[in-house]
Amino acid sequence: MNEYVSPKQVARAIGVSEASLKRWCDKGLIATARTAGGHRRLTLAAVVEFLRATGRPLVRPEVIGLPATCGQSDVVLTRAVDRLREALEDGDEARVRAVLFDLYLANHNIDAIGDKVIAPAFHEIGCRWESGDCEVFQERRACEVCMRALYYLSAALPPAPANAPHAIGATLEGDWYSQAVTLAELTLRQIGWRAASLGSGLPVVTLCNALARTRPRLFWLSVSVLEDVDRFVENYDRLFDVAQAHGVAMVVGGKMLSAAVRQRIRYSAYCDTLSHLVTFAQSITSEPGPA
Ligand code: B12
Repeated sequence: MNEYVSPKQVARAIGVSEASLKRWCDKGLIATARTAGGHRRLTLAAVVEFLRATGRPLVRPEVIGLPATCGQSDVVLTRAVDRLREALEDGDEARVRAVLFDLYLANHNIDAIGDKVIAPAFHEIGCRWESGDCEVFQERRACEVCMRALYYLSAALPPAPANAPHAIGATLEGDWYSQAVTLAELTLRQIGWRAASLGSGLPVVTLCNALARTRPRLFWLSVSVLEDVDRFVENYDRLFDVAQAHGVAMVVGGKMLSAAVRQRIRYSAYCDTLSHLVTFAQSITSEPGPA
């Protein structure tokens, strides 16, 4: 995906004249920069923001590097689950990108896309694997394809403002689940945080060092594997102590954090969903209102 696009390309993608497009730029409807020579330069993220805000359909999305079928399909969250699940099982990356991008362009936020489309589609894949209707290779390939599509989508997110709060997150050693930890990063970035996933399967020692060195405002931990609860609690305690010492809010989530496990650990917030993460993150950054 190109980071920058020209007004001419955007005009062709939307199906309007270049003159109209330039007028919108000059009115400030699309955030526009100028080259040293005075030419208008648009970031793809700014164009995507404009499309989300105005609901304008794309006639030729491929001209600005978006999936060719984008803007021509169903954008209802519930119906997108089946489309995504089928595209994931087929390993069809172009279709996966198109489903996710369509939803994003239709003004659905990353948390809703994650909670209401990606997680249910993978849940269904898990059930079909259990019943023998989906091969292990299809499940693994689905994860790879989905991760690539998420990185692709992340290029269209608005850049973090200069004073954005910082967040990092990960999964612990032995836990190789990658979708939720990545979706948490994109969710926070969409609401204006400077968020970076450190990835999956990290030793607790290095996570403690990351906390001490980067001093984020928030740390998120996703837990999808818990083979030894006592060891997890011990490792997690070390992480929490460091977080507390640096004033970092600790947010935990993931299907292995049962009520029994949660009773044994400390945290700032437990989230069932990405939308809970949005609510919590906004609550710690919003100014108190007038009394
Ligand atoms: C993909 C997958 C894998 C992949 C993951 C690869 C990767 N790169 O991510 C791998 C190969 C690791 C894997 C392995 C196994 N898996 Co598996 N796996 C799945 C599957 C199909 C999808 C999981 C997923 O990515 N979902 C998408 C994400 C986005 O959804 P999510 O994790 O639910 O997260 C959502 C919320 O929980 C929340 N959330 C999660 N974490 C956090 C954190 C924060 C901070 C916040 C705010 C929110 C949040 O937000 C997300 C969006 O709503 C599930 C099926 C299912 N029902 O989930 C089975 C599933 C979890 N696996 C299962 C099993 C049995 C296994 C294996 C034991 C299989 C085996 N015999 O080898 C191994 C165990 C591996 C191990 N010990 O590490 C079972 C678990 C059964 C159980 N109750 O224990 C499931 C349910 C499949 C099934 N139907 O049987 N698996």
